[in-house]
Amino acid sequence: MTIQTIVVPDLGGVDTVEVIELGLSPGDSIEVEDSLLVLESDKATMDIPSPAAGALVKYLVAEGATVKVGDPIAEIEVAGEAAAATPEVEEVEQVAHEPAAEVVSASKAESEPQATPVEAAASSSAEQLILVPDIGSDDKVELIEISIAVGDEVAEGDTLVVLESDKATMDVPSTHSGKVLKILVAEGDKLGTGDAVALFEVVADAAVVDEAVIEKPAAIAVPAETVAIATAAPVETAADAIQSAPGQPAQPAAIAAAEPAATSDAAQVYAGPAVRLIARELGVALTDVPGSGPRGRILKDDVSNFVKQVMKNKDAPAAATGGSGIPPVPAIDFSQFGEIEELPMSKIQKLTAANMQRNWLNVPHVTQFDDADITELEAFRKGLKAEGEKRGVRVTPVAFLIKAIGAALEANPEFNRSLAVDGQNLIQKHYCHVGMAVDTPRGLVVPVIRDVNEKGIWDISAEITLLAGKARDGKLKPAEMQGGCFTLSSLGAIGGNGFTPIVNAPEVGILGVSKSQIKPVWDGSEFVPRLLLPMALSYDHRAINGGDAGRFMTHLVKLLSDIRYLAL
Ligand code: CAO
Repeated sequence: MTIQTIVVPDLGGVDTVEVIELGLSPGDSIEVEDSLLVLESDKATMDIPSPAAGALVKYLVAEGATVKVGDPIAEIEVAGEAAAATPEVEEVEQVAHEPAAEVVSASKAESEPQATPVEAAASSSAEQLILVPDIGSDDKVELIEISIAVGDEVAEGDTLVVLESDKATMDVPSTHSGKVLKILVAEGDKLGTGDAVALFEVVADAAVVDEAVIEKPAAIAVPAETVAIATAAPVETAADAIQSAPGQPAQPAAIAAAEPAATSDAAQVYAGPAVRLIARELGVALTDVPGSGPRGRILKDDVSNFVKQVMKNKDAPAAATGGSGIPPVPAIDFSQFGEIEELPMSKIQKLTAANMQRNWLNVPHVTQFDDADITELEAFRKGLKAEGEKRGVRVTPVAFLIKAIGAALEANPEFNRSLAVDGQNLIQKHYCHVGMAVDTPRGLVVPVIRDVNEKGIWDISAEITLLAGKARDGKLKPAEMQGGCFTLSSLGAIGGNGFTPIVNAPEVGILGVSKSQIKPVWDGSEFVPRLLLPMALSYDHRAINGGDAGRFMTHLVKLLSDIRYLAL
């Protein structure tokens, strides 16, 4: 049996290509010319054929990695006869036994004695393949972080990479000291004991093969000859020889190229091979996808959510969409600054977050402010207290606000519209349902009070109490939260003197109400104390003009300042 390392062949002038498909699994048998893997340049996709029949030992690259001519990409095991019959393999063997040769891979007959230490000859330095030491398990574990870079001087024991299993993360220490020439793995790869991690340049003395490391994993398929490589003479690599057509000169050595396995933007994104594959199949640029996994890792769900969002925006009319191409907020590991705790969001919180972002990005907001003088309204409301107790109804300012909003919607029908999904029409509603934001322990919900123009203050007050109670108990039915024409968000009981609410699209307006306060108001001859209610009206400027908004707000202020108008 002979192990051959397959390298990237001459790409006809293309410098780098991306590994886009690793179609085989270790142990899969292959025939001559069978496709081992698929590479893709800017212009073309190319299958890399197997030079001989045999079986795949392992890939040396991950999907998504960027490679160049001469880079090792796979190892195959070739039957003795087939190997002998392949001229390239013969050449490999010659090179492998030439002490001064720079060798990427070498063949090794099964009958030969087991790996004996190979000294670096005629050189002060040698190349050393660095393998994963015994990690105490036969399982392959995901590589989540590469801790070295090409060119780094690494001491024995320094962390090379970090692996993460279901239960723990583990630092993989270097078995040798030396300079990193090449990194042979990418984040997201699955690694096990004996897998090759990097190629180091080590001082000659240290280049004696550590048998314990090399011989331990039988599946590793890196023969001893491969491991200690003299670099004195610039001669062809065995791998180059494998890839060169018989009779043609071999390609120049590529082994010393000081470049990580993955250098494209996409390859630098933190995502595993499966995610990269899905992204490639869906045509998603991973650089555009915010990662929600640990350390910003992109998960399959992130890719599918990204696609859903793009499709949603694509299907919506130009007039009702927007917000694409927004750079993601960087993922930060806050634990580096102090103790943290991750709290799962409730379903309502997640929905609210998605809706708020959608509305904030899609709706061109304008917010208009005014104060309503509710001195008389409050006097009247307080006067209802005794009767309210008899009726079992508590009347708060919110009931008057909802009644006044209904009347203002009737007088200003522009606010009782929605943009049609075609972006070409407006839908005028001839009903008047008002939503009321309710603050609950599970998050924000908006039950809707229907036909407010047909109801009096007692009925509206009773409904506020009923719906707010249901909202806080989590007992609202979906139908009770649908059909709103306009929303009221009252923070009056909590405090603050103003805020800018976000339109609850596809509604086109929302009123934010803050805490009323007694303030001095000039009545023409003197300052008088009046109870003023601060209000902020946010509206969708695609459907509403500033003039419409001014009229709506002025009308609302008039109704609240003199509630007799509500009776008209
Ligand atoms: N200024 C001063 N006092 C006010 C007020 C205002 N604007 N609005 C209400 N109050 C008073 C009420 O009069 C009541 O006091 P009294 O019992 O002495 O009359 C007290 O504050 C408590 O009112 P309430 O909160 O129980 O009832 P409500 O009808 O005012 O509000 C509801 C109902 C559902 C709107 C409210 O409970 C709520 O959840 N508000 C939060 C809405 C919210 O979160 N908005 C933000 C959305 S965007 O993030």
